[in-house]
Amino acid sequence: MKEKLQKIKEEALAKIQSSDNLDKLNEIRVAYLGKKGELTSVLKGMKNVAPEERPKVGQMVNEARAIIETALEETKKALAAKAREEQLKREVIDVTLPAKKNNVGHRHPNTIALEEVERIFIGMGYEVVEGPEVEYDLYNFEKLNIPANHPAKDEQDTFYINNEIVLRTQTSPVQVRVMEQGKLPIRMIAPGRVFRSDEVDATHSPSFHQIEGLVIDKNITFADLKGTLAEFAKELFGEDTKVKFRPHHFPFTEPSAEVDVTCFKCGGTGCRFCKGSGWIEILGCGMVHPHVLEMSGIDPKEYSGFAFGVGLERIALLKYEIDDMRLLYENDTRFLKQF
Ligand code: 2U9
Repeated sequence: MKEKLQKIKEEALAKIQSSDNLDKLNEIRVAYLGKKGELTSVLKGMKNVAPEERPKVGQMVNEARAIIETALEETKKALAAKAREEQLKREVIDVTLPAKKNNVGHRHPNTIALEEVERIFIGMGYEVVEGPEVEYDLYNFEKLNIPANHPAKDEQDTFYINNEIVLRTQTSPVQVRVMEQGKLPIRMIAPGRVFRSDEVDATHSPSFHQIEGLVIDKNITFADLKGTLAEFAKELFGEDTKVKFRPHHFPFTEPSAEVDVTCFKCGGTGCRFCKGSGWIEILGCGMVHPHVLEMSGIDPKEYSGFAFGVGLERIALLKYEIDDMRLLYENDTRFLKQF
């Protein structure tokens, strides 16, 4: 019996010593100390041992068990330490390596121009209102006095979703929606993306941005419109900027005008930038057509108003002297990081 125990012990210790992972170690524990393990079977065979020998054999079994357990425990610790050391070696951090460059983004030139325009109008007490890009034909055209046979409704200019729904060609429907809410006076700008079925070139894109403005109150006159836009031009292009109103036609305003500003490069004397004229066209405007007011439930005898519209890309191109609109959409960081 003594020899048998000695053999079991030596065998177990040899296996423990040669095991190189925790799973194997556990298998050894089960094989020797488990319920059906070798040591346990020795205890079970005790009935064949002479009664006076039993305490001694029992003690020997216990000693063997203690030795195997200690060996298991120590090997387990050693294996864990080895694994940890290997992990640390694998995950070593070289603090002398140069740090990865953190590329911080910044605002797109369109966004810079938009926020500048918003700042100017918020400063004059305007609200910024947004609306849907997919619009009813009714709001995009009819309620703005653009009748069914108007050339702007041509499929060549407008993206139609179906007979009644379009991609808005202007942000004016946002103002119509505000007028219909019936809360007066109104002093708002409506910036946003608009869509026209245009070929891409240096000055056109099927998707661009507008900022439109609307003021409706009692006794609003063309003088208010002129003063507002003169102030806007000065804030945007510089204190010396002058404005010029040229008569024009829009279906939703009457009278209507296009507005030029003195060239901020030459101050109005004429240069390459303004093609020698001294003036640069920046926006369209007019007094809101009485029919447009009426269609949205505002009495034109009591209220009047003015409206204007500017192309955001046009402002960005002018302000940053960019000569091709496509650069604004290509997302080439070599271009974008200049602003
Ligand atoms: C309502 C009534 C009138 C908005 C206006 C313009 C003149 C205009 C163009 C500028 C360059 C469009 O982006 S662009 O091609 N817009 O010239 N827009 S008046 O008039 C309105 C709007 C809403 C209810």
